[in-house]
Amino acid sequence: MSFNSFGKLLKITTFGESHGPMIGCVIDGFPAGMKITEEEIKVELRRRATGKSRHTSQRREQDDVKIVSGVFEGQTTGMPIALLIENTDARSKDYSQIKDQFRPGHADFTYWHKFGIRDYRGGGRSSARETTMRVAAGALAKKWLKSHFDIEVTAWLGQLGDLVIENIDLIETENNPFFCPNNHQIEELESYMDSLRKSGDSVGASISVEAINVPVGLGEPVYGKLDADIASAMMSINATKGVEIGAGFDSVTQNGSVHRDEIIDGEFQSNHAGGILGGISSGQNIKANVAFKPTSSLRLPAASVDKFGNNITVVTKGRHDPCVGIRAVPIVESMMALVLMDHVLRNNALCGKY
Ligand code: EPS
Repeated sequence: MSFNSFGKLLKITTFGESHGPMIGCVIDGFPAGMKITEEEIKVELRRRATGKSRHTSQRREQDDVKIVSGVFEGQTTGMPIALLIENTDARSKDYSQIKDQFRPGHADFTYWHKFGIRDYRGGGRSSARETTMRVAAGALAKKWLKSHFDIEVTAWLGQLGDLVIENIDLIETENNPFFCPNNHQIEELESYMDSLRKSGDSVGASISVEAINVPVGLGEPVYGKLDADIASAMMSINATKGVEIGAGFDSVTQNGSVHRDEIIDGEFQSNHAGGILGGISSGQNIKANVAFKPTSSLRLPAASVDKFGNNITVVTKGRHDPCVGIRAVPIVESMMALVLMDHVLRNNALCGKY
């Protein structure tokens, strides 16, 4: 039983816990001949890192990634690529109080009941720390997709709590700590997050993602559909509660005459399908939204039980994200890139098409 890997021809395996000595991943099936440096991976890791603004966790990890195999003279060799990152700023004493307790809304409860043992330090394996390696692997996939097919994957904050981001201008996404593509809404986000932090509460978010220049033909009906694999990859990210492809849940109230994307002179007139028809990419942009729940680690007291079955009141200490969705932007991009790259390799294997 091995469920710490994903992908078929491009297989990513991650390992490590939030407060263990290190985290890492193995990327198997990555084609030979692509130039890559540790610095290029670090550029992506810095986008996801904690401690960049007052609106995210204040844990300060260097994320000093080391390539320990699969790259020779600066190029991928076709061998497994192994990446390692040391954990350098874990404060396990913050967690001693909840060692026998379950935070409501947290994986604490289910890990304990399933395995009978849980690394309670920083959430162990269930921590968002694990997503670091997804982003590290995603950095390689993004570069490969761009250099071979000009495919680019971009994600952004679509909504934070009630605040819907409007008039999307993707140029702005990297210019603020929220990955918000509208600079006129930053002030509102700042004050919302400041008062949320003061109140000790957390909030959810929706992250939008788009992949451009995706060729027609990615996706294997019927159990390897592209949309199914994207949804599965996104749902595996910590705190994800929903994934929409294209019009998503709006499809429920749309009429077929509206939802269908008419084609005139070979051009789609709309993209309610999100770039996927019958589980296969249509050549339109791939579009998805991913919903993140509010983080459950709060300093506000909550009713719960401990592992002995006693009723308790839980208070969580530590350096938690009041909105984990903000840092999810590069993670969503990475998961999309990894799924697309796997599917490009699969399309080549099944149909001989690159
Ligand atoms: C996390 C809690 C915090 C975050 C961590 C995810 O860790 P700690 O309690 O040890 O300070 O900082 O995120 C990361 C370290 C990271 O790199 O993303 C959690 O409970 O998931």
